[in-house]
Amino acid sequence: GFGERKAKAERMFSLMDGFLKNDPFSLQKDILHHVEYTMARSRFSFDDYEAYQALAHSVRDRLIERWHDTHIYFKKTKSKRLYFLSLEFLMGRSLSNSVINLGIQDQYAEALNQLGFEFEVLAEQEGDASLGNGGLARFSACQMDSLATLDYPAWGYGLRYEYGLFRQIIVDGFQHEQPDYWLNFGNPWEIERIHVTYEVKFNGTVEEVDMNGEKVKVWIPGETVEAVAYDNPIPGYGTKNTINLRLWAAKPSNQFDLEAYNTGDYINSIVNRQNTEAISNVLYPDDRSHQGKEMRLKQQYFFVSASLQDIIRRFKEAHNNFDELPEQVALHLNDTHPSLSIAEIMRILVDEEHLGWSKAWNIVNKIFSFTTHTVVAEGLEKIPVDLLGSLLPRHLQILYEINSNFMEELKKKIGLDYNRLSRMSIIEEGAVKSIRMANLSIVCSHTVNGVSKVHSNTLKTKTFKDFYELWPEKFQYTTNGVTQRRWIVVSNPSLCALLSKWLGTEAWIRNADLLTGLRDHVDNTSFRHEWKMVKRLNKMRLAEYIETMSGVKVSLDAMFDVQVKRIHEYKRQLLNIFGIIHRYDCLKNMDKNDRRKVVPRVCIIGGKAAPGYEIAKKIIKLCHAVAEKVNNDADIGDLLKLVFIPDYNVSVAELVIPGADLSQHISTAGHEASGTGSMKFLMNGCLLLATADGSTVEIIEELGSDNLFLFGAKVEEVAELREKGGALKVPLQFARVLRMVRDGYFGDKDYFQSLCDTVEVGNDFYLLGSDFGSYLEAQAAADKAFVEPDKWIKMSILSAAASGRFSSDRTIREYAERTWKIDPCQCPF
Ligand code: NBX
Repeated sequence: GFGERKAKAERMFSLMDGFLKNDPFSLQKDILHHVEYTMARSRFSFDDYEAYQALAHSVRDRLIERWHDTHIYFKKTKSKRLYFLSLEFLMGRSLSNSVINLGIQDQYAEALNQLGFEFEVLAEQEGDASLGNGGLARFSACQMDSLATLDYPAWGYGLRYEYGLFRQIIVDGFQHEQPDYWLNFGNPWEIERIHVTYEVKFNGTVEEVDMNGEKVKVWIPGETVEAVAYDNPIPGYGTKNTINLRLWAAKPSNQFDLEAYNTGDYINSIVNRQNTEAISNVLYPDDRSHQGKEMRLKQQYFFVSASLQDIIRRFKEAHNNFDELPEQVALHLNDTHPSLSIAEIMRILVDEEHLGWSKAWNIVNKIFSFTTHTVVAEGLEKIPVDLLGSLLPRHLQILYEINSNFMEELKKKIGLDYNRLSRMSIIEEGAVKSIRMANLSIVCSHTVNGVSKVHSNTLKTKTFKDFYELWPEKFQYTTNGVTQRRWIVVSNPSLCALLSKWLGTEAWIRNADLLTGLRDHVDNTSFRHEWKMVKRLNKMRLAEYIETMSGVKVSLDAMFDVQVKRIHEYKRQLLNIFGIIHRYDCLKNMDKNDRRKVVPRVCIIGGKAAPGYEIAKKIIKLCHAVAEKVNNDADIGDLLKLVFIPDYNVSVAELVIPGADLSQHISTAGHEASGTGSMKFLMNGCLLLATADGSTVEIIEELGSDNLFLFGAKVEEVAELREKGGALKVPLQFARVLRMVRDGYFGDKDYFQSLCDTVEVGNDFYLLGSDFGSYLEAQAAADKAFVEPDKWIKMSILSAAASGRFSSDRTIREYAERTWKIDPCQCPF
């Protein structure tokens, strides 16, 4: 009985000696325990890597305790849960973040010192978890941190790719991709749940069978794969709450193909079984929408099916019907990638739970919310009907039915406007008949979110205009944010200490709005001096890294000017490089006296190009070609350096961002949905040089346009400028720079021609030429400000002071209150 079980549990707990202790002595004991018994190394000989592993295991134990209690508490309180569904999470490293969020970094530092190790050195041993491409995936990771910190009862679901995003190596200036087999050395942060498994089915046929006189559709699948759960605890800061990120891995199913074994084809059936594991093998490295790849669709469905089985099982443990599903469960679609969830949950409710279509639909359209991270319609995901029909025949029928119901409803509202009906249809007719995943997500979600104010306006007036006119109330925007725990506390410890000192509290770590308090101290000279020293220290760290990575020595007196993000034409790294060429050209043509007045610059560019994106790869090569010439020009010396930082990822960002004086966010207006990098730089007191695009528009509202360097066409002006085509005015300097590249001034003349074509007058879709003049002016304004250190430092302080609104805590609170309707649920200590 219950009493007996409770007594047993209490005895076990007392045997366990209560919770783990966090004093430095206990920590040392635990670390050594893991050296000896987990790593199976002798206490007398273990290297830094083994020490890191043992350390990580001791942290993991502490995470597990809190994680257990959190989930028991969520269950007990029966709170409504949020399930955050995303195919991508860029978690980076976990050690420092975990120790900081657990609040035991000082104890660990001391424990390690006594063992003869340094925490920072061991932390460097950890590799990144790079299970995502770029902004979308890092934003997912920031949101998980905020969900945990703000005590929301949330789960993340994702895929456990065995190969994360490729590693970028540069050979002779060209990008090469290398596999990121990140699990090679073991992953102490995950907990393998060998008994949390679900079967995921593919292919086969749909048959109609008679059930109690009613005709019902039954899917007879052809292939079965097993999904195994791997749990990753996500600790909140300043709370016991530790939530779960559950990632699925594919394993061969236990259902044996009896026939194959019996016919003696033993070896081949084993080989075939292994093929099924391929589903969770590799992350697609393209951060533009993917079209018509079978494996990608398999990944999406595998992820969706396993997650929903898990979610429904958990719901059914506490409920005996589905009426309460909308009050108990919020499902969030992070972009369209998980949107097959809609068809899958309809299938479960209709085919397996026999709820009947309309009852099921009434539940389903109350539980989904959707965030889109895309601006342009061409970027939206589509799945060819043929592909979907052969992989998931029953789901295709369900999608057709959802669409035909929607079309009927729509006709009643708007009449027979066939153009509009066909634009809004979930099915796209045409050469390749496809499913429009965005239309599906909008039709079936109660809320559609944009990621910034301008993005949301574009969605309403262009991308999803038809839908906005039909359902204006569905459309919201929730501006992105980033977590100050990772982007200040972990990555910039000296700034962290300075902030707490001058704000007189550490409370800003949970409440970033308090950063506005920095404004009170801008006129204090000793504060400004300390601020300057912190920046200098971070520049030193970055300079050392640059020297080891590229052999280039840079001056700490130079302005560190950084652009790090995925390489894209719309992000205009090419505009930056053209600006650098122009600067170089000017320096070459100056006499010695004038040169002395020039502000020295270190231009830093980093980012990965999708493997099939030729133009992006040429931009990387051009960057190296220009760097080669500039950095080796004795006339130029420290006045200008250009470095490309290879393999940009989360931990490289942690090093680069605190060391930047200036950072560039220079997309053609209307193309960056939000941008989150700018927010990380802002928090770290880095000045922005930017176009009025995405979240920058809101940053200006907080910061005032005097405290950043703004340039370029506005969102409303872009269409008109494009229409001018060949008649567009382009400054002479732009033509000159373009000519230099075309003429082979930086070598590889032939190779760069097609790159130059993309910005030639009349063909310059991203308007580099027409924005070049104002770009140079903004750069000149930055130079001018930099030589007035007091002014610059004030702007730097005001930048950090304005960053509170861009904490993902604010983002998550808005989502929780307006979209998900979930309440905090704090597990008592
Ligand atoms: O999402 C990015 C946007 O470009 C940024 O403006 C925005 O700040 C960020 C977070 O909202 N989008 C993005 O990173 N997309 C992808 O990585 C992506 C990955 C796979 C795919 C399509 C897009 N199939």
